[in-house]
Amino acid sequence: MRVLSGIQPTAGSFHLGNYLGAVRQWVALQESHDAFYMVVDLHAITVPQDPKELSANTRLAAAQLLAAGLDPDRCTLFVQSHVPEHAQLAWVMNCLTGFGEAGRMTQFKDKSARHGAERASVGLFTYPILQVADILLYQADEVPVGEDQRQHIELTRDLAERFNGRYGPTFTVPKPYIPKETGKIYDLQDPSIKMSKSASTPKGLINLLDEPKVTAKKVRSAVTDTDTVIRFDPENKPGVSNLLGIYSTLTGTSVAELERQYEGKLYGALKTDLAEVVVDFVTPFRDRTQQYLDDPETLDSILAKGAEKARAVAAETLSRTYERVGFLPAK
Ligand code: AQP
Repeated sequence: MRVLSGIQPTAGSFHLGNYLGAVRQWVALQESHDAFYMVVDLHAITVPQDPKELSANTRLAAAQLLAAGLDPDRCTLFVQSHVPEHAQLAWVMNCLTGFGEAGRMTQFKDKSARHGAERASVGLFTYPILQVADILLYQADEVPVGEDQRQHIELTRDLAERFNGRYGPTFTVPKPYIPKETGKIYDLQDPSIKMSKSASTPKGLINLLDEPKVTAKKVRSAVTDTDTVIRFDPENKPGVSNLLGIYSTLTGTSVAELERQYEGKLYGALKTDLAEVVVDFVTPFRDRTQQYLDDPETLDSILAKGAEKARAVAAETLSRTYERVGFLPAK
C-alpha cells in the first residue's frame, strides 16, 4: 500500500494543526506503507512568495518533517519542484477538469476571498488540480491529510476515474486518510474556524517553532465557554473539546480518561496542564529542527536522494499517461 502527502513551505513554522492533522500520521504510516512525502513549493507560489524566503522555508519545512520523525530510510522525502513530472501531469489533468468543477473548490473560494478575488492567481484556481497530479503520479492508495483537504481528494478520485474510463486503467483511485479526532484542529481563540496560518490571529495559532513560553501563554488563554464542565462535546463546547482532542493525541490518554481526570476541576487546571504537555512536545521538536538546519549539506543530500526515488516512480506514470493520451513518443 502506498501513501502520498505534502505540506507547503509557506509560513516558516508548522502549526499544531499541520502536525496533528497530517504530519503525525505521516510518521506512523512510514512504518506500514510505501510512503512518499513532499514539500510542495509549486503550491506555495500560488500566492506571492519572496524568493529567498521560499528556498529557506523549503529547507525549514524539510527539517521540521525530519524533526517530527520522518526517516529517509523508511520513506521518500523530497521537494515537489525537484520532480518536474508534477507540473507535466498537472497539465493533462487541467485539460480533463471542467471549469465549473474547479470553481466549486471551497478552499479556492476562501483563499481567493482573502487575497482579493481579482488579484487571485490562475495558479490558486488550478491548485487542487496540481494536487490531483501529485497524488496520481505515485499511484497512492491513501492520502493522509486534514479534513480541509477532503474535497480535493474527492476531485482526485473523480479525475482518476474519468481518465481511467476515457483512456483505460491508468491510475489508482486513492482514498483520503483523515483521523477522526484530529482531522480538524481549531483556532484557540475562535473554535468555530480551523487553526490556519492565514486565517487565525497570532493568539489562536500554535506555531511549533515559537518560543515555548509564548506557546504556553497561548494555550492558557484559549477560549473555552461560560460553563465549567470539562466534557468532550464539539457541538456545544467546541473550545474545550478542541483542547481535549489536542491533549489526548499528544499524550495518548483517551478523551474519556481525561474527562474522568478533570471531573470537578476548572478550565484553568486543564489549560495549565495542556500548556505543559504542548511545551514538552515543542521544546525537543525545536531543538531537532535546529540540528537539521545546522547541517544543510546532509539535509540537501536527503532531499536529492528522495527526489531521485520519487522521479523513478513519477516518470513511469507520466510516460504511461502520455502514451494513453496519444502523445507521439519522443525518439
Ligand atoms: N487546523 C488543521 N487541522 C488539521 N489539519 C490541518 N492541516 C492544516 N490545518 C489543519 C493539514 O496540514 C497539512 C498541510 O497543509 P498545508 O500545506 O495547506 O499547510 P498550511 O498551508 O500551513 O495550512 P493552513 O494553515 O491551512 O494554510 P492556509 O491558512 O493557507 O489555508 C494538510 O494535510 C492540511 O489538511
